[in-house]
Amino acid sequence: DEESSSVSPEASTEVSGSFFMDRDHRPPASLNEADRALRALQETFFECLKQGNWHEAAELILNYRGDVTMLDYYEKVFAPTLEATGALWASGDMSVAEEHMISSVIDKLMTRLEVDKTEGLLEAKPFTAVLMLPGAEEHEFPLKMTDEVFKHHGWKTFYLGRSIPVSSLEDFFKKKKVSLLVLSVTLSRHLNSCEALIRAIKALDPVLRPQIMVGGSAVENEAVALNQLGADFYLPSLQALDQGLDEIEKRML
Ligand code: B12
Repeated sequence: DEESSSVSPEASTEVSGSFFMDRDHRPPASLNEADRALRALQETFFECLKQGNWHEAAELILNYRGDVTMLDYYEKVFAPTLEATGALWASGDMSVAEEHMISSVIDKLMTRLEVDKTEGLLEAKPFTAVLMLPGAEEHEFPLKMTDEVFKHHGWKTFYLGRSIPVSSLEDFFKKKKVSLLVLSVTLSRHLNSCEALIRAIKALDPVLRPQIMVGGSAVENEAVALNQLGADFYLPSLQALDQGLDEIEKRML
């Protein structure tokens, strides 16, 4: 349809196209102007990706001139796009190759935006986080996004990504004073290794041992995180982390 393919996100404040209109042709009441523009951006971005226009998709993001934070890009553009991609893939309407291409475009964009947007950020606080996936977990995007939130709050972070053995972690903790180990679990089949990892960390020398935060779609709620997995902190989303980190810092001092 003409409207959705010709709309540039920059023009979105004047646009009343199909992107953010509901069936009654009214914008959803809960979305403000900036959110609606981001939603339009997300939909155009996803359309480009589905059609294999990788370059155009990347340009859309890189040339976007709205007042957006990294968190906005992550939660309002990339995460919904990944979710929609996953749905098409699960229903057999998208090939694994396409899904991987889309993931890799987003991965590159995240790296690029991170360089642009986090330049000059100060590691101003006395807190250090290590970010890692437990066990065989491979879903790195949520962890990368979490890393950004910590950096924005002035934390020093070490992004390890895929799991490394507890003995290597212990060596790491001996060399660097780490305040928090941050774990993200996407698949419920990896909850057991997450729990085992947490148990192993808690058995380390208390002088070395960081506190532990878990999150991710496999962790249903705070009770699971704290009681079952044994973590010290749980937050359900990046938004919640962004808002709750000041309070957590107070508890850690
Ligand atoms: C990209 C992707 C992959 C990529 C990952 C690439 C990478 N570098 O990350 C690859 C191709 C490797 C992959 C592999 C697999 N995947 Co996959 N994947 C996805 C996809 C499309 C997107 C995931 C994503 O990045 N989402 C965006 C993130 C940001 O959103 P989120 O996870 O919800 O996280 C949010 C919150 O939970 C929170 N959060 C997350 N972590 C943390 C941590 C903290 C501390 C905090 C505060 C918050 C927080 O913040 C985020 C933003 O709000 C999803 C589809 C979907 N619906 O999500 C499937 C999906 C997760 N994958 C799935 C499956 C089945 C697999 C495979 C088993 C497929 C296979 N047969 O090989 C493997 C397993 C690999 C493994 N061992 O882990 C299923 C899981 C079903 C289930 N619930 O059990 C999904 C849902 C697809 C589907 N619809 O079937 N996958």
